[in-house]
Amino acid sequence: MFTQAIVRKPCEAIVNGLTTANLGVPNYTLACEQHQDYVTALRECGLHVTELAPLEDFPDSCFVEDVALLTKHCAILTHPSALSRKGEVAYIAASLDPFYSSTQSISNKGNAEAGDIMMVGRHFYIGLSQRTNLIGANEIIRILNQHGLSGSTVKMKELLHLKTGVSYLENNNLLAYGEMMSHPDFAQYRRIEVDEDEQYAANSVWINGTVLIPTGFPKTLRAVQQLGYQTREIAMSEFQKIDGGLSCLSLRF
Ligand code: CIR
Repeated sequence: MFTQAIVRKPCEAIVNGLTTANLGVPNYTLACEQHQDYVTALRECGLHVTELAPLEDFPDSCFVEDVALLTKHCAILTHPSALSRKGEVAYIAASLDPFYSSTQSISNKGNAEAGDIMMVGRHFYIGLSQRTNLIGANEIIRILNQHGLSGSTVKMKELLHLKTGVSYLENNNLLAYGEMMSHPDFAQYRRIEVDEDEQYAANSVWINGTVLIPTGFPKTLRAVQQLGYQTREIAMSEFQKIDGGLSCLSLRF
């Protein structure tokens, strides 16, 4: 069960967020409304939510998931490879004092963004993407091992982050899109396929029995409901415009 979440409000500079999506420029006001509903949904799932102030110098800083890996046992600061995002780490580090007595970091040689890291119990799958390299992944695995946790790397070709295409919904259920559907590393899970026209919904989030899912993907919604989960839709259009998925907007621990 999760008890805490950390989010960061979108900044006006969100209009300059990194993107490959070709869906237009985010509307700041609508992004704030969608973000507020996201926070409401986290609270509905029983989480205490810490809302950090916007950071105008960092257009993508609302995607807090990428800059730290928080577990029940340790807090690891990552090292984003995207130049415009490197400075976000110091700010998230400063927000962790109330929750962790210490944090650990990876070296400057290692790149990692935690959107590439998926937790399954005490094991952490780490996607080797354009944002996370082998040095970074291995450093994270070494730190996890110090705390009795395990990790493994996942080869990937097509997606921005690992969790862009795969979400663990607990109970052995894995929502998967594209290359993740047939990936040998996930063969032991019951995979629920996300169709190409709904690929954005492959990034959904299980929180304490409820699955948060982006609004507008009816086939995926139905498939998740048929597994017996309670669901909560959240409009994400403005974040989708800058490649941000639902999980990226929070750190949950
Ligand atoms: C970026 O390219 O870094 C942001 N525009 C989107 C980050 C999304 N984060 C994630 O998938 N974990």
